[in-house]
Amino acid sequence: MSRSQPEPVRETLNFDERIVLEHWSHRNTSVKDYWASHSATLERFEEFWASVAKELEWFKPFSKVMEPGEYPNVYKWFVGGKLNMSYLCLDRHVKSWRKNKVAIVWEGEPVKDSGEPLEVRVLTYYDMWRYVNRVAYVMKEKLGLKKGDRVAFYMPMVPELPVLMLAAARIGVTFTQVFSGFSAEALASRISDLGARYVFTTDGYYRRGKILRTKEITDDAVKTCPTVEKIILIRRVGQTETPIDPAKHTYLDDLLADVSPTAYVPPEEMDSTDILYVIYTSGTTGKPKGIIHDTGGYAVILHATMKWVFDIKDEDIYWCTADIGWVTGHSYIVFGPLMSGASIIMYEGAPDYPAPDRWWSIIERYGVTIFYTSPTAVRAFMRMGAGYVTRHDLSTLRLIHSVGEPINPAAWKWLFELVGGGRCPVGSTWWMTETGGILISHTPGLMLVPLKPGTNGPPIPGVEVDVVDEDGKPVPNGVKGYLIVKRPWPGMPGPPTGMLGDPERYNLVYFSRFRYFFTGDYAIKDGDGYVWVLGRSDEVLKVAGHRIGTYELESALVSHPYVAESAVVGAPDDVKGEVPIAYVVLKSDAPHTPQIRDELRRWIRERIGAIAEPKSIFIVSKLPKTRSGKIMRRIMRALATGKPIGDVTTLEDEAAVEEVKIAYEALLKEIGEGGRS
Ligand code: 6R9
Repeated sequence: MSRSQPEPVRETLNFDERIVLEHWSHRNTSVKDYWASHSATLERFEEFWASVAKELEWFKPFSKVMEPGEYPNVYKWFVGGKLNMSYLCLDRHVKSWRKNKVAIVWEGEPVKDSGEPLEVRVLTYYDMWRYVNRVAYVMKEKLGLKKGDRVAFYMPMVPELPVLMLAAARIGVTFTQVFSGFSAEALASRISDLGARYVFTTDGYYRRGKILRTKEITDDAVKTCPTVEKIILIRRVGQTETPIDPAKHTYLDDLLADVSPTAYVPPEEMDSTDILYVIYTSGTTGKPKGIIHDTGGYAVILHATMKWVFDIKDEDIYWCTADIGWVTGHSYIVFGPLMSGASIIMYEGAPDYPAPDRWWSIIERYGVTIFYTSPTAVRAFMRMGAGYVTRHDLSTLRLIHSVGEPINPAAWKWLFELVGGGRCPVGSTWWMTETGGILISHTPGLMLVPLKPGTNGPPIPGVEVDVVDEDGKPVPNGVKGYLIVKRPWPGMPGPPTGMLGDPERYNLVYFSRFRYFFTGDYAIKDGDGYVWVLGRSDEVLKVAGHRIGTYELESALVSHPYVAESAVVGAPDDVKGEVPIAYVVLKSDAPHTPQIRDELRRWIRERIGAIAEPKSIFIVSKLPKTRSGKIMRRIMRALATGKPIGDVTTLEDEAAVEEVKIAYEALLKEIGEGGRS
């Protein structure tokens, strides 16, 4: 934990600026009243969560709200209850008037010169239910998948991705969805860790007018994955770069060809504590962690937050701009909104393709009412100018949230004023891959306390958080500390082990520092009890909202034959929040050519993916370390950002000061000679 001051939010935070939306008067609540009702939910904690859970349809009711699982700090939620996520997202609606309601409006990326969409697919709840049943039939009867089996999806943003997720959920097959921008190596490590029997991917997809080759990357990945029996291909671009090998590949289309249009596969009665999916996320070691999400607790946190945070109504057109490869897309594109019976928008491509107004044209085209996006996207659009936004009619919008990283007040105000026309509550929902759903946010669907530009707001009902110092003692208001979650919550990492196959690491990462769940974030609490998350306190970066571990990058770099040592730190970036900066010590026999940096960039893209590419790579002769060999990242961060290295006497190991100074001089000399890339 050697990072000092996280800096994604570099504007001054104003804890006292309060914005009250008059027309939200049916929900407007004073801070005092919010906390009074919040305390009541904690006082009758189990009763409260039971009442929320009972709003869902259970095949069999739960007998106990929560109990400890077999491993420390893993809890079983809604014990004894049976349910099925695919049933909750589809069958329940199909039995109601929502049967013919639009579930998904999907827009493909390619557009004609006129700017009109080439491809729009509209799927009603009934269409989705039919499609999911047929795919579940294929999975079960043709691929021989049964409850507890594991599959991996390496899918871009096409409607087949939610279909696959729901089909797996229907028959109790555990899936992992790997972000389609990850490399073959990153995909392979996830497939192997899960032990997937099949990988589902597309023949390719469109991004900024190009075709990206998911099939070929998957072919590469499975070379090192002996558990994979076959690659199932979903047609998207209608061509592959390399040939189809019938022993290795099958098109989903072909498997579906003789399946009855009315095929029905009964939803498996899943225990509340059964695994729904595993999602890999970055931590402070080189190896991504497979976080387990259960069925019942996860369904409950999504149900609750769709109502409280998004105020979801049947009339809404809901758009979350995330990629389903990240947890935000799992929870708030697929499972949460479909459980709510909402009509959702899904967009395949890049936000600025073919022009920077693509997103705003989508909002206008479909009359989006609820918009969930990221601070990085907002900051990127801010740079492009207001004209792209104002040329579209966004008056249908009624509620906006952001997620993924701290939102700086200027970006908040841009969303609030320019996009939301000053009408819409705008929030910054705090949560993590591990939390499954939103834990800290304004709740305009329940009670709305005054908004403040840049805050996350108070924790949602039934969730207790605090900001503490090194010793775990609450810090005074206005003082920076560590964000912890003080009680278990539905949606937390699920049984049996929290982290797949690694209960020790689960406990080490989240529960060894404090008695409570440690989020890894720095935060401040203001006088109203609102939380202001400042950024990560550990070696995890949020690059454009994407979570990347510096150790993942370092291990990728040192695996290059020329690299002896490397250290990666985050540096603030005006658009992406933060970006990785790499310091590299080359082996003595490595060629010291200017091309080496390009080579290392290519290497990172191939090992992890383009999102992890360092902004700058410094070639240095040694890294500043303490005598005990610990890399002094704070100093490296200062160097990377051209800031003074600060008071070195405050470093943990004062004996290292001289050494650091020497290393610093050496670095400056090197940088002076080698230059930045
Ligand atoms: C959902 C998601 C989790 C980390 C988290 C924190 C940062 C997420 C935030 C936020 C400030 C917000 N984070 N939302 N920071 N304000 N509204 O992003 O999950 O990828 O696991 O990242 O993201 O640092 O610890 P994940």
